Amino acid sequence: MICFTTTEQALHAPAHEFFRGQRVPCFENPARARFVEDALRVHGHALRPPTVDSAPLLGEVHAPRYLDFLRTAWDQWLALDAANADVQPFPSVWPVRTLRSDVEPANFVARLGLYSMDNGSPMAAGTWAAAKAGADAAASAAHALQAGERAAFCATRPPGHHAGPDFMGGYCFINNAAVCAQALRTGGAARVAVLDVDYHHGNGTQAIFYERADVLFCSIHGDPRTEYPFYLGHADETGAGAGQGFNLNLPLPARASVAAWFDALEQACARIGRHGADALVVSLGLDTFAGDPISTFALQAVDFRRLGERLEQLGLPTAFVLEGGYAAAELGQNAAAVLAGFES
Ligand code: SP5
Ligand code: ZN
Repeated sequence: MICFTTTEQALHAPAHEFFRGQRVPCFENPARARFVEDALRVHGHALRPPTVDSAPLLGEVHAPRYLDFLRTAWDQWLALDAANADVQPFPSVWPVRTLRSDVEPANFVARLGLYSMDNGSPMAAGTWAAAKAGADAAASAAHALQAGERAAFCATRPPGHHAGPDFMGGYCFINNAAVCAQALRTGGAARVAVLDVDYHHGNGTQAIFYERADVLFCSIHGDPRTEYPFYLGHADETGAGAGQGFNLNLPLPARASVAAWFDALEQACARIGRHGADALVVSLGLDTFAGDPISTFALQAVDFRRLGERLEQLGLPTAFVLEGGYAAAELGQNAAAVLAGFES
């Protein structure tokens, strides 16, 4: 399978995130991509850099002022104090209910809060370069499908599915799956389906397409009553306006069985079949793995292979975009298992 990788991913290397008031090492780190790249090579997949500039697409899925902030955030941070080069910025204040988000504050940390959903998305000097290269890969995958490839895989980081129209969150900055879906639409696909199998609900992707009927969003994830991102991902979120009926959430209780997970996958596949999609984008989070350190589902490598086999049966040109998955050493074999199932 065509696999896109980026050297820029390594430039996004913040040191710490917060967990229960403590700084802990980042779960989402460059080693993840290295393990995936190594496994892809071992399995004989060709790795290549992105071929398409996603710049014209970014404004189709994200707000211009958010993109401007993201592109310049590190320089703004350094402008506050040159010593900030060794410090991670974190938001400390957010425009929740009754507060205004239409006026962009002059204060940097206030802007960081405006454009964040959590304090769990640390930035570093190379965050924009890494995220932009990942988006380029997503656009390149769409281009490859349009050139006649059956499938492509973006083995990139940071992930994207928590990033909404104008905010970062959950280790995500640019919504790569949304960029890919939009690129497919722009390139001529009338209908696109996005299937999100990350452990966490893809709140950003849902939000971006919530009022659109041309891009169906289906997600299987831990119930937001107990699992991140907590504030979206319930079953009663079915779309709005023209997009009514084009959003399908399949939340499962924490510690749900593998059998329950594949039952949900069948429901998602049935809905995707009815959509009459011309192409499929898979938000491939591998944090459903039994050994994942921050999640509670129980999939094993053999189950990831079965996932790939089932997705192939949909018969659609398919772009896989890497999302979460924090058992880094096993991430490569699990990603390779999905591709092996798809190509078997
Ligand atoms: C892309 C993606 O998978 N983002 C996930 C973001 C999750 N952020 C919250 C992390 C909370 C870590 N909880 C650790 C629990 C250890 N028992
Ligand atoms: Zn996740």
